[in-house]
Amino acid sequence: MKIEAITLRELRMPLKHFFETSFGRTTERRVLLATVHCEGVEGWGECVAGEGPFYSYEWIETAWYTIREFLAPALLGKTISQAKDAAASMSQVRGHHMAKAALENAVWDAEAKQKQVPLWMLLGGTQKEIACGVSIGIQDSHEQLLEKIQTELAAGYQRIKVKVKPGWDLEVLAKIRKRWPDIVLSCDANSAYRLSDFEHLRKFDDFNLLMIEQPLWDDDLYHHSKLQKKMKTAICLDESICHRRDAELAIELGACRIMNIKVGRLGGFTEALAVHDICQKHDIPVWCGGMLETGIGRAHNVALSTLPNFSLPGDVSASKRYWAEDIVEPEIAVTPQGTINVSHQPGTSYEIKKGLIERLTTRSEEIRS
Ligand code: OSB
Ligand code: MG
Repeated sequence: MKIEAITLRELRMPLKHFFETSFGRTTERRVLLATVHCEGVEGWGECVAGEGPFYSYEWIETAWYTIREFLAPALLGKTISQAKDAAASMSQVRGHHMAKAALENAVWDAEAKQKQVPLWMLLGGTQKEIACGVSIGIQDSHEQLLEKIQTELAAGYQRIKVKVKPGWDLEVLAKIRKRWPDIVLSCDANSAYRLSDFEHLRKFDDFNLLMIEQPLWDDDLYHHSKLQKKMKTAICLDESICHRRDAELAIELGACRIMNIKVGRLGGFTEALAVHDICQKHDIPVWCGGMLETGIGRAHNVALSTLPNFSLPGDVSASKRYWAEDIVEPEIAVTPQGTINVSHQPGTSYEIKKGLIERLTTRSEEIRS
């Protein structure tokens, strides 16, 4: 596959409902899409970088410029036999994983289409049905949160994750547990606590949580390992795991018992597969995280979630939870049992709605060598 051109597009898409984490509230997504043009085949990838450098240092503008100035030139004009070679071609650039993942995953998408195989099979997936959970942000009131949980449980989701931060944590969890003593429940702090909050954090052990996700600093496996040794609840790392060496070190240190795999954070499917395999070897269950993706990134998350060690429900939920109209057809839909069934169609099996994308595009750029 020769990579002849790359198109970047920015789309503005309002969220149906704001999404709030310990680092801030998002009401509208600025979505960066990358299309690779390879001898008549088009592959699409979504860059999951946010509107600002809060979840990670990357944001849409750093991703756009890094792709334009460095990553696209590393790929353009190259003939690539397998998508994972795209990762090697871009490895000279340090970091900028979300920018890299947008391109690498677009090449995987193109390879699946060119070979006429489902993307999930190309990735090595084995599960034909994946388990889905939801991530529910911080709300304006406890009542609003309980209502949202009620809606998602009624829709069949297998696991509820709520965002927590100091001031929106123990009381909230106590109310949820009082109403639903037995649901599979977890929480995500997005680095809102410090090891010195230990006396507070140990109280999370009272709520029979499946896990507490990323309680401490993003760059600090050491303190997570100290915390995990003192807590009954499993720690799951998200922000802290940026490549396979982080995964190895986290396991070695006992910094977590579960890992969240996000293909954008890890820099593409190649690295995500490597982290998956390391965790599998060490009996660390993984699940697929989400970044408020449109259907393009969401479809890639579905494909990734079919790998065998994705044994816990992921943050892979229906398009309609986020978007009035998604940019793929059909939209990503979840069964009443809280699952998504993958198809045997080539590629992702979700068609790109080009007309809608055109209408939502606020800027675009075609890059050629
Ligand atoms: O930490 O998992 C996270 C969204 C944006 C940034 C970080 C996170 C999230 C989510 C949303 O939890 C998951 C989803 O896309 O449904
Ligand atoms: Mg998280």
